[in-house]
Amino acid sequence: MASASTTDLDQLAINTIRTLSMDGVQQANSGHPGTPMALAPVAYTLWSEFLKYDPAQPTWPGRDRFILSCGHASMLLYSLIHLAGIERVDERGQTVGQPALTLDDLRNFRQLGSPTPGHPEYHHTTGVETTTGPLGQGLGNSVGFAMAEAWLAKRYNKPGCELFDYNVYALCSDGDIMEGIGSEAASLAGHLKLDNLCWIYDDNHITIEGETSLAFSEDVAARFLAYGWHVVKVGNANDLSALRAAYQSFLDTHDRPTLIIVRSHIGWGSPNKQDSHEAHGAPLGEEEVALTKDAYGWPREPKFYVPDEVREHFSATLGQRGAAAYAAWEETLEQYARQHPELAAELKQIQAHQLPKGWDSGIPSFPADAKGVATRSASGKVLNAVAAKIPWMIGGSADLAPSNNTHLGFDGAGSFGPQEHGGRNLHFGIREHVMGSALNGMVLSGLRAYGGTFLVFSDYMRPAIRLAALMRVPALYIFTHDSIGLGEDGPTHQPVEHLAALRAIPDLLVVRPADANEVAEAYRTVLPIHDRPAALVLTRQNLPTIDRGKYASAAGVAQGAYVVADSEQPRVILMASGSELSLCMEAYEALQKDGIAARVVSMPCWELFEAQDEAYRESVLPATITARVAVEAGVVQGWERYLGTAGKFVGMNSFGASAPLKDVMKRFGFTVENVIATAKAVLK
Ligand SMILES: Cc1ncc(C[n+]2csc(CCOP(=O)(O)OP(=O)(O)O)c2C)c(N)n1
Ligand SMILES: [Mg+2]
Repeated sequence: MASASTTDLDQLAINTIRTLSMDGVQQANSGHPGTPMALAPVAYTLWSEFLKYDPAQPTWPGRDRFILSCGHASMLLYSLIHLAGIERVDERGQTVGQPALTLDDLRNFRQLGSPTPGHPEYHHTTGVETTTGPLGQGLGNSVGFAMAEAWLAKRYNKPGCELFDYNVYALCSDGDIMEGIGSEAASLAGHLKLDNLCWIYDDNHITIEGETSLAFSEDVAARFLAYGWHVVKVGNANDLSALRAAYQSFLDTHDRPTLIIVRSHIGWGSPNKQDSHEAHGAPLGEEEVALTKDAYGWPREPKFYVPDEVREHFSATLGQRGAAAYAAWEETLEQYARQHPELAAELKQIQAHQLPKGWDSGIPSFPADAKGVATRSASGKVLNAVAAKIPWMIGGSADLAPSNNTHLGFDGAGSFGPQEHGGRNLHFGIREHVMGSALNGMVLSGLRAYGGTFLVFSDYMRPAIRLAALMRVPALYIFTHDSIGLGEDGPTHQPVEHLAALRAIPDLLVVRPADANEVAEAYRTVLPIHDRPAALVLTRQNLPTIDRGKYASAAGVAQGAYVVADSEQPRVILMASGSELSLCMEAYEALQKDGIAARVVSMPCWELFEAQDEAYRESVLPATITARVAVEAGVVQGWERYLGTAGKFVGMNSFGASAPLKDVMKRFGFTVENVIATAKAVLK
């Protein structure tokens, strides 16, 4: 069964991975056994002979990253984490003297509260670098991880002190390679010549519906060559010497990313299910598990059997290599800290998720101004002010930097390109999906990464935003052109349902500032939050800069919603986010003149408001004032909770229209007159 290059110990370890995976899936009566069985030798060779990873230091910044993009093969990763003896870390990334995964954890695969969920989840299981399962995301993440490594190396490595020199490996399946995000990721990585990036493609000719030939016939190798990748083929997933040579050729390639295409057979060794899509997503069945163990020359019982030599072998290979590399790195770091104390201090802060002292000291404040500025433009100023103080804040746009105002213009900011990996302005090209996914890889590497596009195209990156929220990582999205207020480009570009759609994502902060000073406060509020992603939602059009001498301070943004303008005993509450706040302010003044006592509430961020205590929320929106009007250039969805049954909404219930700003706003009812009339109507 073993090829000439495979020793008994190799084979023993490989079969341990296979049988643990089969047993785990069988015990759970749910999961994906076939892919781990086929890929065991591929992952084993990488981990035992190449991967730079110290199981005792799972958060060591210098480690290689291993990403299982085909997250359905999670038992493969869990088996490896167990066999490698990776130690568990706590919330702060400190080891706690316990294994990341015990055999019992493998026995509890897919059970409530176990650290072995159906698909690998970051935060949940030490050794899992990123959450995968939605195919293609791991590949997108891997590009971000690789960009981050390249950037960190450029900024922090010094002659004789090479702190960052790690590689990023992603194991992927047909689905990853078929998904559009996989293509975006490959195209970007090829362009950027990320030679620290290695994808291993499991070319097994099988997906859920059957043979890949049902839907997939392109020449993948030719495609990747065209992207500028180095491509290596391994004809047989069980041929360890071919695998070794392939990994070595990746290490020997210094000007481009590498794709290793491995021909494998799903469910390898299973007498009745090998090469069948039946081995993909269902347990083999007790009988077939037994027959397969027979075929491997493996005892049928006990289940979850791990020969002692296998753990010892992982420890003698991956473990010893990793420990030595870590020790050498620590020594380098000590020397580095003596020679470059300031840079070393930055690295400490990155690890601790801290911001530099005085990071917000350059944030401008904006004088009252009736003509005002677009919040996108205020954002550009604030972003530059904070990025100048946070050296590891890097980002860019999906080709819309001049519109999104995401460009960092200060001295030395530079551009990140194929020949220059130290620049801070990233250029994602028109690839929103991989932008979102790469941001996740970058923030998982400690960088404070941001990405911009038009709000309407947040749809193109939604799966990655969702994963950032699920992982609780601080990706920052800068979404501009946030409503029909963008005008002439028309309904294809005018977001209508997007605020509601983003607010529907748990743990995502959606912040829509109403003027330039709210933009400043939005940055001040979200940047210290390192365990949630945030979306800033900004206008194309100018908005008046509210007179904060006359009205309340914009510092209220930190509470998510606050009273901007008030009366002694308000009878009606006008609420708005973003560009619609100024309509409410004007309506408020008119109502006051008419003798109608009103209150204006700015609501830039519902999630932060919901996080305030009951007393604060009641002070902003007293239950007794039921006459309420909400104004937002989006759909009503979600506003009901603030409007109650007596309130009315001024918003969108259709797509927009292509016309100049004034006309389109009027056409959809965004006028001071309409807000006044609606306020009077709710008072009746
Ligand atoms: C974006 C996305 N779409 C659909 C799925 C559901 N799904 C899981 S695996 C899979 C395809 C399985 O084929 P392949 O990727 O070749 O994996 P293999 O079975 O060969 O391991 C699909 C469609 C998914 N996980 N992610
Ligand atoms: Mg497949």
